[in-house]
Amino acid sequence: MINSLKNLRRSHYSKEITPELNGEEVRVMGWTHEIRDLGGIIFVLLRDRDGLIQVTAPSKKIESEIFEELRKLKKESVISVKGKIQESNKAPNGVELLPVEITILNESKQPLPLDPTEKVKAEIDTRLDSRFLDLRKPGVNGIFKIKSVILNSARNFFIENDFIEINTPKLVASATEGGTELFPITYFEREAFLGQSPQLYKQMMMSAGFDKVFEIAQIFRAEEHDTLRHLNEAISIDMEASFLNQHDVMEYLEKMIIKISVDVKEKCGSELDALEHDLKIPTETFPKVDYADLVDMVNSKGVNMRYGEDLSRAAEKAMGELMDGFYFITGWPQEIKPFYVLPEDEHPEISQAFDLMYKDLEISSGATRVHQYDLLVKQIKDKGLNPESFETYLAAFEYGMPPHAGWGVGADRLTMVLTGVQNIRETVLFPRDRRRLTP
Ligand code: AMO
Repeated sequence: MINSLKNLRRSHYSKEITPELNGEEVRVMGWTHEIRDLGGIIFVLLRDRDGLIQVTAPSKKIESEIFEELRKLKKESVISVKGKIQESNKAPNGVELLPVEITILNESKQPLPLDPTEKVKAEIDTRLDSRFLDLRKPGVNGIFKIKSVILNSARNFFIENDFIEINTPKLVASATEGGTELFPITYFEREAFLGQSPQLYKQMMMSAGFDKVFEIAQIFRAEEHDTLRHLNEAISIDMEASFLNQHDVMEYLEKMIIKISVDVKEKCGSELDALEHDLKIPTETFPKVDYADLVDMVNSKGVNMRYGEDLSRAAEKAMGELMDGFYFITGWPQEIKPFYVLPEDEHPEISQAFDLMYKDLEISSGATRVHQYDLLVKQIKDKGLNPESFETYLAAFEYGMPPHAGWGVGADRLTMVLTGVQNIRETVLFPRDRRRLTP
C-alpha cells in the first residue's frame, strides 16, 4: 500500500548515522537501492541524497508484518524506515538498521529504464533521456554538489571584493558576440533574440556608476557544432569593473579560480573521491603566453597556424600538450576580437584582450573595453555591424563612460575542469545541444 507522509519525518540522513549512535532509534527516508532476499534474512540498501544505509531484517528478530513488507519491495521505491542502529563491520559506514517500522511512500514502475546502482552502465544519451534516474547515482549527483559549491564560491568571492550582483535581460534586440550564433524568437509582433552574453548590459552598468558588478546567468548560443565542450545554453560567470584594465581583472580572475578550487577541495572530498578526481589547487600567477609566441608553439607541435587566426581545435590540443593547468593567452590580434575590445595605444593591431585556458580548454575571455564613443562606433562599423542597432548601448558612452574591463567564465567548462569529467553535458542537469531539447 502507498502511504502519504502524514507526520513522518526523517531524523537522520544516512551519512549522519555512525557507530557512535549504536542502539539508538532513527528514521531514514529514501529509495530502495538494492534488495537481497536470502530467505531467512532480507537486506535492503536505502539510498538518500548523501549515501547508503543498510537495513538488515532477520525473520527471527523482526515482526512478520515488516518482514513481508520488505519482501514485496521493488527497486527504487520510496520508503521510510524506523530502525535501531547496530554496529556492523560488513555494512556501509559500519552500521545497519534493524527495522521496527516500514512505510512505503511510493512504488517504482519496473523494469527501470536505467540502473541507478551502475551495475549496468548506460550510454550518455540513455542517461540524459532518464536524467532524473541518472541523477540518483552518487557519482553523478556529486558533480552538481560540486557545481553548487563553485557557484557559491564565485558569488562569495565577488561579494567579499565589494561587487554588486546584477540581473540583465535575456530577451534582447541585438547581437553582442557577432550575429551568427543567435537564437531568434518571436517577441509579440517583432523579432528578438535570446541573450548570448550580458556584455552590453554589464558595460552599461559602468556608465550607471555601479563600479564593480557581476552576474551569474544563462547564455544562449546557436552554435551548430556538436562537441564535448559546447552547449547551446550555458552558464556564464560575468564581471565588469571600472577604472581598471585587463591586467587588473586578470588578477581578479586568477584569485577567483584559486578560491573556488580551494573551496571545492575542502568541501567536496567525498564527491571528488567518487569521481576519482585528484583536484590540484592551482598556484598563484598563471603563466601568460603571448599570442605571437603561441603561434610558434603550435607550429612547433606540427600544427599549422598562421598569425591572425583563431585557435583551431588542433591548435588547442597542441597547447594542451605543452601547458599543464591554467594559463592566459594575451596580445591577441585586434582583428579577431569583438568590437568592444580596446586596442593597445602604441600598437593598435594588438588588442587588450585575453583568454584563460585550462590545458586545451578555453575557460574565459576578457578585455579592457573601448570606452570612447567614436572609437566604439568605428569598431562596430569595421566589423560590418550597424551602429544603429546599438543605439541604446552607444548612448551610455556619450554621457561619461569610465574606462573599464571585465571577463566572462564558462561555469560549465570550469565544472568540467574541477570534476575531471570529459563531456560538458555531464555538468548540466538538463543539457541543451544541437540534438537535445528534452527533458
Ligand atoms: P566568450 O564568447 O568567449 O566571451 O564566452 C566566455 C566563456 O563562456 C564559455 N562559453 C561556452 N561554454 C559552453 N558552451 C558554449 N557554447 C559557450 N560559449 C561560451 C566559455 C567562454 O570562454 N562577452 C565575452 C566575455 C567578456 O569579454 O567579458 C564573452 O561572452 O568558457
